[in-house]
Amino acid sequence: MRKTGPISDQLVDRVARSKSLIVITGAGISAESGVPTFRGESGLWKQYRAEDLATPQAFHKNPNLVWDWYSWRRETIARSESNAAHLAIVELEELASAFLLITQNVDGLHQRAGSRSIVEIHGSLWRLRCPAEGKVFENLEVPLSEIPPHCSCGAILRPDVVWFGESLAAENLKEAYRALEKSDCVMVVGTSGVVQPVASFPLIAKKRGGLVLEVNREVTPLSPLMDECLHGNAGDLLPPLVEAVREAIGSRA
Ligand code: BJW
Repeated sequence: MRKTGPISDQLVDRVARSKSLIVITGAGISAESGVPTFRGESGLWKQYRAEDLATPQAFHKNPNLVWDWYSWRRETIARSESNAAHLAIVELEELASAFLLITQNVDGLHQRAGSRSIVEIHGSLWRLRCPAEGKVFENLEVPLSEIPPHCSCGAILRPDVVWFGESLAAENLKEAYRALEKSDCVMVVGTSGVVQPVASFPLIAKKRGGLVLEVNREVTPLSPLMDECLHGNAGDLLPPLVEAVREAIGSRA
């Protein structure tokens, strides 16, 4: 692992020369927008048990409790705005030859910032799904008019997110793996790197000789596997990194 330090010219050059760039994000990228993360001192899992709220069993047992929690999160996110890190990733997408953003976040803040090539690998809080019919609806209502919300077929709708023990959508996994198998640079931003299968995604590119870079406030289980780690807030680190990449590309043109 390379140590934290100022953003080196060598790092900027590798990112600028990438032919296929992937950014993987987690809850940390939205922290500076005021959206709580899951783990850590002020994380959601300090206050709530994942087993009570983010599993199919929890929803089956108490859909009202699960929906109260999701409704509160929707309200928090609706009041939030994308931050400098989300915007830097939009700029990176514009600069890159080929680009994919794989986000574990369900908050929609990347789209609000302007990201276009994006896989929401854990789903979205802004879509509801009928467990009986499989239909998926966009729903931006804040607050929800009905808790729990119902489908016209009578079933209780669920958030269209991926809970623990559930499989990730096959088409999302396919798109992610297709990009990872040809990527020469993966940037991992604001994730604790403990939730599978996403935690193992950077290793796919690394095994093929790609550059793997982590941006995080803390050291994570992924840090020792990285070529380079930038420690600090994504909102402070990403804008200068992307600006340097823009300059490096400009100077070669
Ligand atoms: C900053 C910052 C700033 C803060 N700037 N940085 C193989 C081995 C072991 C277990 C498994 C395995 N395969 C599957 C499992 C089981 C399970 C799993 O991984 N469990 C582990 C916890 C042990 N995985 C699953 O069940 C997945 N399904 C699956 O694999 O299906 C097949 C299968 C099933 C069962 C067995 C085997 C195979 C599904 C996972 C679904 C995760 N769902 C959630 C909820 C989504 C909906 C919702 O939001 O309500 O997804 S849980 C939660 O964790 C959420 C997140 O997307 C995910 C990851 O969290 P993330 O984003 O990393 O956030 P944090 O809070 O953990 O970290 C924030 C980071 O930011 C920290 O590092 C901070 O330092 C940093 N930070 N501020 C930069 N300003």
